[in-house]
Amino acid sequence: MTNNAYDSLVKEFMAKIIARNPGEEEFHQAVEEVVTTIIPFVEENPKYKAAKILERIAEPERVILFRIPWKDDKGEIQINKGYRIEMNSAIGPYKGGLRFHPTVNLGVLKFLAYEQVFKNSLTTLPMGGGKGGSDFDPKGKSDNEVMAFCQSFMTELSRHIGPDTDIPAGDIGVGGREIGFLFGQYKRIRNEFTGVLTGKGREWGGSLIRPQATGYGQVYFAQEMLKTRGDNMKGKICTVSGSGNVAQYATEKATELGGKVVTLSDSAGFIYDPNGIDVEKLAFVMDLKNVKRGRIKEYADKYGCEYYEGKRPWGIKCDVALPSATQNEVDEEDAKTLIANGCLLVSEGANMPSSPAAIEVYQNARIMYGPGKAANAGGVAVSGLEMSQNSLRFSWTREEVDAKLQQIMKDIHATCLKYGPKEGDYIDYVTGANIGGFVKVADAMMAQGYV
Ligand code: NDP
Ligand code: 2IT
Repeated sequence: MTNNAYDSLVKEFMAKIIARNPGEEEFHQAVEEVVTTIIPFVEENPKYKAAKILERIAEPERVILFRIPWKDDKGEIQINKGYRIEMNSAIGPYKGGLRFHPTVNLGVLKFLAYEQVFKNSLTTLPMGGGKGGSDFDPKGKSDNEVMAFCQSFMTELSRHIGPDTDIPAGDIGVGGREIGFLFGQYKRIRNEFTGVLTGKGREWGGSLIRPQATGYGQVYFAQEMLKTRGDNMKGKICTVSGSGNVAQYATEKATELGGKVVTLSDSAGFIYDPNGIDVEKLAFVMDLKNVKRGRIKEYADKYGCEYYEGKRPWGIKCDVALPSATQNEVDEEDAKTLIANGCLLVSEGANMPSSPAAIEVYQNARIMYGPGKAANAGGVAVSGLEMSQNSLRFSWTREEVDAKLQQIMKDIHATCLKYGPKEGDYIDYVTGANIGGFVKVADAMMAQGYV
């Protein structure tokens, strides 16, 4: 089949997706990226075509929408929207995070749930895909308000989830504090202490290294990519976006491996510290973001470096870019700037941070590009290890979990190499991750009949 013939199959497929899921742009974007790379594979393996796996995989098994009423500190009743997308359970119970952010809507959560299916399959662990959350904005809310909201959210969600059914975790706006409030309410309603959520505190069923896992894994994946060209992280100038969970631990690991991280951001702007964000400065960021819940601008005030209001960090010259904030945060122009400045590698901690046009720019320039569903899979992988430890009623040491995480990131990289087309020393990790994630889920769906 010619490339043109594949293009028209993709167009036909996408026209149906758009008609069935109107207005869900992020979901369309995520599906298009996957089907563009998988349709040629499916044409070569017609059993998947006959079983309509690509069509079925893009339709959630179940979508739960609910009302979340709660009372703020002034005694006023607030109402938010709650969601859980149970996307695919072919290879294990639904697994994926909860996002609390005002931009959350059905299309955003469906894109995240869809990506999660492929990502979870890549981890080598038995986890299906799901995602959920709310348009609740934790910013500026008191701990008491966050607790009231989480309790109301879980009061409804608790009837749909369980340690063998659906196991949520954190994402944007949901960290250790929120997981604690959610877990407490689940336990109270169901009267059972189980591993129904991951990202729990260490003393109550959490896994060591889970907070670090996404950012560490993202950098381990970068290291694996560099290794294919006989290179490593030493001396690499890194730009990181975001300053939340993923960004913090990407910064920590990149620094530990000899890189120099020079930027961090939040939704208001970014800081540029040409001297590098060392261990002490990172401790300041962690306290600022996780305890004081302040703005990244305060870093520039404290350390006397530049702060760029309303800007993203991609204009700063770097060797390695680590997008770790949100979807579509690197557009075509940003990607061109990165390339013009000599960037040689992008490893995505965020989900779908690069726009389709940006990805094309990376690939045309032949730089190493690790897409989120491969590069950020370390987070959910260690969530899977947390589930295993909960089932065993046992905890592994930090070293044991970190060794397993490193091995999983190596295995994901190897899967990308297995399925990713290569031209000389150029590896297409997008195709590799998509096909690598697809095969296991597709085979499981075939074996289980059209359910
Ligand atoms: P956090 O809530 O801890 O941090 C999010 C960071 O991104 C904050 O600095 C936030 O700034 C910034 N941000 C969020 N939305 C926007 C926006 N619209 N524009 C600019 N900046 C924004 O979340 P995480 O670190 O957990 O998640 C970051 C990314 O990583 C997300 O894409 C998430 O889906 C992905 N991810 C997370 C995993 C995890 O284990 N936590 C696992 C795999 C992927 P501000 O505070 O101003 O909003
Ligand atoms: O996008 C993701 O992989 C996550 N937010 C983590 C999901 C999880 O279940 O740990």
